[in-house]
Amino acid sequence: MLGEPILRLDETDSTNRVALDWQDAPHGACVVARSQSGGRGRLGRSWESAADLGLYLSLVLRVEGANAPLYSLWSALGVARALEKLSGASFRVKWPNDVLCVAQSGQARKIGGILCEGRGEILVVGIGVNVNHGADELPTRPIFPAASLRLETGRVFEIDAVSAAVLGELNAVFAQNGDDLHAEFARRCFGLGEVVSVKSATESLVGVFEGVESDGALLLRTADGLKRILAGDVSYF
Ligand code: BT5
Repeated sequence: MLGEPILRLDETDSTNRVALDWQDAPHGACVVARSQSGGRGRLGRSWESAADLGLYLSLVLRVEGANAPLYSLWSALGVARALEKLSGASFRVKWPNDVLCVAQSGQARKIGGILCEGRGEILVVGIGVNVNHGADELPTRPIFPAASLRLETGRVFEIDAVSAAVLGELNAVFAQNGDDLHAEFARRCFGLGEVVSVKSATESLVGVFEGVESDGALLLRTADGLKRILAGDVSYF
């Protein structure tokens, strides 16, 4: 069962850092903190982690040949499902690692993010979800503004209940067939079929977001043909 043993911390710099340092942790071990002073995002970015308002959880996986980009996609799906079950609201995912809520107007906001990092023989799946933040407690973002479960639903949630729901859904997702997960990812994926810009470490490309391959790569149809992108950021026009 994922989530056992569980290490609960009042405060830490980053639950991913703690989990990566826990090199002899068994598969499924989990680190949860009430607040983080140095919460990490991808590519050196940060994750704002106000005390007692969000879920800050890192899960240790021991999976031979684990593909971190795929675990990032599947974990985002698991978080979207868990938030739906808890709240009754709908959630989408954004390649490669975001969980979004999308208003009727089409405006999408970021409620959670995943950061997968490997070291030695473990893969750590780090999950951040904004749970009980009020509007003035969220970071300001020009695009994909931040959202919280409370702002989405008008209700306050116990962080432990969110944590249990997320672990339960991740358990189900990681046991599921990859083809079914792919189909679900495509259904929930924001911007599929649209013209997008994708910025990777080496280039910025514009094209139609055609889909996601079985290894998690994004497929972009550009003027120069079909390109595969394994890591990067998608922006919309
Ligand atoms: C992510 O990165 O979205 C991955 C976030 C993972 C956080 C978890 S918390 C538990 C575990 N321990 C860690 O140290 N990390 C993981 P990325 O796609 O790079 O997005 C980062 C960007 O999201 C930032 O540059 C901000 O613009 C924005 N951001 C930061 N904090 C946010 C928040 N609380 N809510 C919404 N957006 C936020």
